[in-house]
Amino acid sequence: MHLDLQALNDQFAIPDQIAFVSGPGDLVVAEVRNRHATATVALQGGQVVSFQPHGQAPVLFVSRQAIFRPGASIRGGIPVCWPWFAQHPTDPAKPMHGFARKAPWEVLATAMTEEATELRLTLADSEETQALWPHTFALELAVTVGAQLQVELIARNTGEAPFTCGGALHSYFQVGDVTTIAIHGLDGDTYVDKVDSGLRKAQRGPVTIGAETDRIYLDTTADCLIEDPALWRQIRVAKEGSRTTVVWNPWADKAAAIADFGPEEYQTMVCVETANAADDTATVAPGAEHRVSLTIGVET
Ligand code: TA6
Repeated sequence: MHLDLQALNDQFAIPDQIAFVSGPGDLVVAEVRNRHATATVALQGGQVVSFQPHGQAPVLFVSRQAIFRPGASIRGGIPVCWPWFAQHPTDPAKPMHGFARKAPWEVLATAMTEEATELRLTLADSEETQALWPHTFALELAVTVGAQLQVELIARNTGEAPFTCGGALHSYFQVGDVTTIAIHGLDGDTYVDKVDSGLRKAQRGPVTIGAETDRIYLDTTADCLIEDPALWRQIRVAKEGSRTTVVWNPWADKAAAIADFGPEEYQTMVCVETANAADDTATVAPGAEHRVSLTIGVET
């Protein structure tokens, strides 16, 4: 076992709950198994890669063509997009969705309760991040694995001046057949339609997917419920600290153009993202923090 793995397990492993192993691409991942579920979290990007309540099909989608290497975001799971969502507001040459999802996070703590296993990861500013975003910060990700999955991102301003940040917990969900799902909770909301020149439109009824879909739903704090008849289940996505929800499916042409995405995989996934997108950004004073969190549960 790598020295750092041995050191990690010596300090943070909890027998029969959480251990650190070398995963695909030799990336260090935390493996969680408890009475309710299994989950894996890559230290690379602070990325939840899998969550599976016992007796259920996997809840999160990961592409079979996902790239597992330092500096790359993994196609699937819950990428941590921060400190901006999608393109940088003024400089399109900067990485899509910010830098946090490509950075190496560190383990801060592990804990267990009767009902759950908790993993806390941290990411601090560096020369690389400063070159992209001239602020000092301390990010913390709290992943709590129980009958439900809870993920909370805490962004602390450790500098002397306020900063404004956006982003998303960019969740990829596994579905049985994307053409038969219905996403409830956004009825009546206004959305920015990114596949129709950014036009603002009103959502009528549940969201269904029958083509490339890339929408930022505005001013919504509601739970989303992904009704998936093919897998005989519903996935509930509740959130705090976010007023925008993004729904994305690349469909066939876009999927074929994405290197780390299988050409047919769009048929069994959908992103419902807990976002701080569009004008839903947070201005954080020195010493203050912004928290955004999601809770994912399966209902049958
Ligand atoms: O959240 C939707 C989106 O912004 C889409 O426009 C698409 O770009 C997707 O994110 C994936 O982005 P990525 O940089 O991970 O390929």
